[in-house]
Amino acid sequence: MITHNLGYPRIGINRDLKKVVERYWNGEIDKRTLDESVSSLKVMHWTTQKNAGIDMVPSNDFSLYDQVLDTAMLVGAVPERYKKIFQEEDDKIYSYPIDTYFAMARGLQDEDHDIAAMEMTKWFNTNYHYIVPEFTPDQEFQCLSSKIFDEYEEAKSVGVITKPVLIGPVSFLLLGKEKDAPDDFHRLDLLDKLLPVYQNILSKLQSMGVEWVQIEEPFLGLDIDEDTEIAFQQAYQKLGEECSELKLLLTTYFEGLEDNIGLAGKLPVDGLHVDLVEAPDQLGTIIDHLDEGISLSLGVIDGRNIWKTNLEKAAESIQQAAEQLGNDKIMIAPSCSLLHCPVDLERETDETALPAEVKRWMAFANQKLDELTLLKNYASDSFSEEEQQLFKEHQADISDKGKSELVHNNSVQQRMQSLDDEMLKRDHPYNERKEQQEEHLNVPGLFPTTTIGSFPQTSEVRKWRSDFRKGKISKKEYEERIEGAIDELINRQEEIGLDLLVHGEFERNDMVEYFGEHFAGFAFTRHGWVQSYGTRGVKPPIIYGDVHRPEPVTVRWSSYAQSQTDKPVKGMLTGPVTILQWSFVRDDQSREETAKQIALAIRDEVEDLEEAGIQAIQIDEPAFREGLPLRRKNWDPYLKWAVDAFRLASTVVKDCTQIHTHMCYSEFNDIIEHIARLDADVISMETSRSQMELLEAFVEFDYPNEIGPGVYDIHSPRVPSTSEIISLLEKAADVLDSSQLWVNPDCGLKTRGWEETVPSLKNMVAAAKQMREKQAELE
Ligand code: THG
Ligand code: ZN
Repeated sequence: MITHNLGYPRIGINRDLKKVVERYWNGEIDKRTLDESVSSLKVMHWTTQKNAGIDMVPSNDFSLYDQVLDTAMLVGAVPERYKKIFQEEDDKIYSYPIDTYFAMARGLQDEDHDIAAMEMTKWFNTNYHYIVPEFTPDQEFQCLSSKIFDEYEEAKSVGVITKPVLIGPVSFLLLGKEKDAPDDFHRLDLLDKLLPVYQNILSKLQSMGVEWVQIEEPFLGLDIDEDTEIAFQQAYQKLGEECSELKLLLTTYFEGLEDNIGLAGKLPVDGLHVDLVEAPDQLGTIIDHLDEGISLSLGVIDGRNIWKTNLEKAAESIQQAAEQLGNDKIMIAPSCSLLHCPVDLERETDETALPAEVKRWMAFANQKLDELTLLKNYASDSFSEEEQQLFKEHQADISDKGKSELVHNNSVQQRMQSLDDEMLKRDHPYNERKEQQEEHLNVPGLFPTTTIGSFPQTSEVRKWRSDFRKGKISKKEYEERIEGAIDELINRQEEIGLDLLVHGEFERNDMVEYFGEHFAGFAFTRHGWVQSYGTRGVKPPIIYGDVHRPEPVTVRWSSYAQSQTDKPVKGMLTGPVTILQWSFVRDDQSREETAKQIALAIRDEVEDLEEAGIQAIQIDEPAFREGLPLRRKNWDPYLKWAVDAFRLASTVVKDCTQIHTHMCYSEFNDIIEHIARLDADVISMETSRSQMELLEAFVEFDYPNEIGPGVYDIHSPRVPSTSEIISLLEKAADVLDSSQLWVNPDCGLKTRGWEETVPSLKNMVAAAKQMREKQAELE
């Protein structure tokens, strides 16, 4: 039996990758320095894993930005618009032209270029985002990157023999999208052209003496159609033929294989990795379907959550597989890449953030590697006395968690028992609420203007927060500064002429981390960064126990803001599904249960905001859609409880209090009826980049409540003109009832500067005014 790892976090223990890449972007260091810095980071990752006793350490799991973008570069899927940069970039210090690569990831705007970035989207149901490959019908492929070969040699030169990691050809094509293509073109049509490049890559790896390659096909865990099945068969037939010496480890994760097991079990590969954390019940079926001689890699350690593994339970699966397949055909590993985990729990020493008792239940990437080694030794009876002791303590920690008073809270339990359907309903339907709200809020009946909530977070504001946390300034001093920022923002919004104001969220870091810090049942970390995309990361809070809200969180700031103006100020909260989705969750109860506990905590906050005189409350749910299970058959139960959780959080208010919600980067077509069931009075969303195309779902559905389609893109510093905002609003007014429409930007403004924010909002307000005038002329 051998242990292996699917992928190690790339960011570095001190967010080293972010620092060095951003310095390169800022022109502070050159390519050579970047290359040297990332080399030492990679070496550290390889040696850490080797020293933890991992038999097969991965290489090519590292990336300067994203592993899908790496694959696009590897096979030469560089879209036409980057070809000029590509040709200009001659020096080959890195394994591929990195300026072209970064331009693909981030776009390139300077005196000589104005090139858009490639799209970014969610990596399956994680909070990681990848760059979406673009495929044209006349697409050609050729190997443009030597990274996979270079990293193998690099690791070898420091004494670590690795297993190169590669996204498989079928999943690679499926991860992308068609570009400039007729309707009858499908990206899988490119498979025949792509396979020779993969064959060349594999035969080169073979000639270098590589033993195993981890070839990832996560789409085998999804619902796939017949064409995709055929593509898998063709692809692996070809790849299997090419390299008889090289062993392919076909790798799946995030879901069970289910009805794809017949397909996956018969592909001509040498090993199959399966996720036994997400789908533990598949083990028996998989063993039955596996062709003789194929190794089975058991993903028994949760690669995307932070709890210690129940090693006894994991050992049972290992034993079951070993008995039927033979010990030498078994590998053990984390369920998926450890990319989705923070690096090292040992870094967390602040017990006010992470209580020692909770920390004892947890394992980050480094700890998971130790678990793997311990598990292997346990299963193979080569167990030292010291290890026996470790194992015992480890299992004791797990059973302590089950019994801990920190986890269970009786009043939360009682409240959960007493939930009933009445708690999920407003007093009256939307059409009866509408008029009351208009009167109560006193905003224009047509095209009222607002923002999504956050305003520019300057480094000054960030410094106040960190100074306060470090005790450099007192609570009083800190609160006065935040109040000062709110005063200034209220004045600015009045000057701009916005109708429904916000307090600006200067007191918050990340929206989810912020609520995690204030709710009971949550712990958080100081260094537990997880990559979200490129150099950006988040520190997901940890839900370890029953959730409740010990005291009001946002009421103080919202009511302060309201006291400074006669215009209505909108309260700002994050929804239960989003808090759940962007946190590390409990593994001892269902997501539904946890979401509803969070919903009750938010419900308390909503009630208190209303009580304090706040007349509109926004509950953001940007992660509502991404919570959808990967397989369609599981969608309905999710959508039922996710909608219920939102309603539980929001419906406690009187009819005259207006509930808003906000969702970014969502496709609404296939979930629109559930969006409607949220029964928010107003929903705002990102629509400007798609030129209002995202509205189609609302139009077709005859969506009854109010809608704020984003009228300008906040992801760029560009100031939109009044006339272009008007043309977007006219588009929206053409298909929806004008009295349904709100006017707002696409998303929060926290990543923007004030220089562009003020003129953009002024133009937006001017556009709304002109729309009102036009409407008045019509009547
Ligand atoms: N919060 C959380 N998850 C998210 C988002 C979020 N997932 C989806 C989406 N938004 C991801 N987008 C971003 C955008 C910016 C940043 C992170 C994720 C970001 N991070 C800072 C960085 O890495 O430098 C750190 C910010 C901080 O200090 O907290 O800018 O909004 N949970
Ligand atoms: Zn948004």
